[in-house]
Amino acid sequence: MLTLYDLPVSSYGCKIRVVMTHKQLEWRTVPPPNGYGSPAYCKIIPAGTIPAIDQDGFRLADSEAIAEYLDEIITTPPMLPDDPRERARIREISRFHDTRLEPLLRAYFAHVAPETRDQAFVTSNAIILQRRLDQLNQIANPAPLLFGDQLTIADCGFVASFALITTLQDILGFDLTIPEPLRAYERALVTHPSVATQSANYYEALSSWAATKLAG
Ligand SMILES: N[C@@H](CCC(=O)N[C@@H](CS)C(=O)NCC(=O)O)C(=O)O
Repeated sequence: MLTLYDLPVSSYGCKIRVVMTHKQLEWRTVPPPNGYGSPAYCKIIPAGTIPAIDQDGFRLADSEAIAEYLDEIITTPPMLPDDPRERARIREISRFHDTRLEPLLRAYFAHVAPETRDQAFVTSNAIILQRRLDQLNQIANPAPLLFGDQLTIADCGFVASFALITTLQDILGFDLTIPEPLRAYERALVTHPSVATQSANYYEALSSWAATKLAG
């Protein structure tokens, strides 16, 4: 059976859980021994990051590499189309998500606990986040998912990111206007049969994580 090194609160882990659910894969979840980045975990996965998989001794880190690998070995339902330009567009959005948008959300983690919160950072980071969402709104044309009605690799990272935006905005109260086409996309995404349960579970994991931070 496929092993997934993961924690419920991992946003990139959530991306892979959605891919695996869509591919109807069975897997067992193993938390990284002594936490991610630990010497014990780095012995198994040298990069020290979650998610990572182990398939009969084949170990692989990085959510995009994992998503594309799973799509290549389990070909139905396909999560990347045949057309090279469409595939490239999907990868463009996926990388925009991973390198331009998600790091801004992650940057808020250190500011959830009131004692380590820097209000000036909270406000200035939201301005950049707004710019990224506006850029995404220019790049993407959801109908209703990013690439029509088939779930693709590009959609999977946004499941956790929409939950992070909602949860962090509730706690930190920053100004952010999600453009309406992206709002409609979020609604279509979280109700997709391969996404709904994973999205709900991720909201729950985030809420418990945030409650611990807020309690101090
Ligand atoms: N590019 C990696 C990033 C994964 C990542 O940063 N995961 C976080 C947890 S959600 C992590 O393992 N951080 C540990 C570290 O950076 O050492 C991916 O897509 O899998």
